[in-house]
Amino acid sequence: MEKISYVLLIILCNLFSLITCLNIVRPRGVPFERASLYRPEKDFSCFDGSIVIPFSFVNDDYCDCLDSSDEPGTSACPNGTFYCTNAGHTSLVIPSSRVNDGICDCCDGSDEWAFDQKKSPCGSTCEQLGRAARVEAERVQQMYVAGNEIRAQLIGKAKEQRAEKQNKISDLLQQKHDAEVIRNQTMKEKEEAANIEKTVLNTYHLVEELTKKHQDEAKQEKDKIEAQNAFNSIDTNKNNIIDEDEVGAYSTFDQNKDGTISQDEKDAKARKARESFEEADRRIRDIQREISHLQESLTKDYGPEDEFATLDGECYEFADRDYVYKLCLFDQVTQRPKNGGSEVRLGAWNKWIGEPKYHTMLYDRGQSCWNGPPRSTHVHLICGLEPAIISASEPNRCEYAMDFVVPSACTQPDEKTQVSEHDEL
Ligand code: MAN
Repeated sequence: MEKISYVLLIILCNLFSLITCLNIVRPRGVPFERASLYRPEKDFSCFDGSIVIPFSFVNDDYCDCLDSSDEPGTSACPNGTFYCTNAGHTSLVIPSSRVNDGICDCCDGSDEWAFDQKKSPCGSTCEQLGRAARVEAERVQQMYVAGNEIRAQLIGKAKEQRAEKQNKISDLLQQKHDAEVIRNQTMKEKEEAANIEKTVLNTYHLVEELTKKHQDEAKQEKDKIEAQNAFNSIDTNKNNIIDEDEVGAYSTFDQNKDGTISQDEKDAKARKARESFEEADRRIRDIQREISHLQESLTKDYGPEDEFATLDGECYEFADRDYVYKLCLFDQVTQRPKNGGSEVRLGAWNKWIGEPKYHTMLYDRGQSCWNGPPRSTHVHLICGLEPAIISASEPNRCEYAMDFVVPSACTQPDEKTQVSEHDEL
């Protein structure tokens, strides 16, 4: 008997198209891939194997199977699912509790089957929606193609920039070496000048002291002689005055040639040497900072093909009702209250997170929240032709999320945006 009915079915299948045929045997709410599990000519076995029931119990609005498999087209089972074909658009699986609840969930209206056609709250909108979805999918597809071209250009630019950075580092290393030579040279001069300065000052003070002593009519002869002797030893030309020459080698300190040696003049040479040294030292530090910055940027992970490299340091803003958010890529994220409060750091660049890789950036170690964690931000990258932040939010307190569109993210269309052949049945 079973065999005969199967043969009959095959004959029928030959008469109509295969799909039409499958539609006949597919009970309401059953997806195509499960149709073969519902055979009207056989008893029905619940999917979990718990019980076997006559096929007439399927979709009889009474839940027999614990796994809800006998009621795919009614709301009788608590955890069942209903499949809408939505021919012309995307098929959909909804909880079976939504079947015949007066609300249209399926664009083909199949979830509200109990309603009289005229009274049904649903029209059949699948064709229209499907057309719109296909137009949108086409637009997205074209955007990916255009975005991908820009992405390729960015990769080329990044390659050039990397080479430039490497050259710059070599150049700076040479400059650093030259500056080190100058620093070492000036360091010697500085030390020498400091020694001379010290000696001059000592001598000068001694001379001052002795001159004073000499001019002073000392009451004690002993002091007088001592002073005279000391004075004489310096007053080599015996003119009774200690002049510049007698200050000797140190007369060079009278740079303005006014015949007197001012405190400034005494310091001048040492100061000049010190300044030259400090300038060379400062220059070395500046060069080193630049080298470190370049080296750091060469080690940053800018994507598998360096496609995000040209974004480094570029900043974009997005304003919502209360704040202006600012994203400086590979650097930091900030938040500025519109009412004038101070800027808050929402995180510094850390790394790529999540799967697939290179879709989400993590900026963390931001300013700590009162009684809470340090602020952090996830930046989701989406394909788009013009770089821009399209949304910013705070899903959890002090945890922020941003959507950033950028051509570097245009690798291949998101599967969700592609219309599959199956959906178009
Ligand atoms: C500021 C902002 C908010 C954050 C609170 C936490 O007002 O940074 O985003 O939620 O601080 O106190």
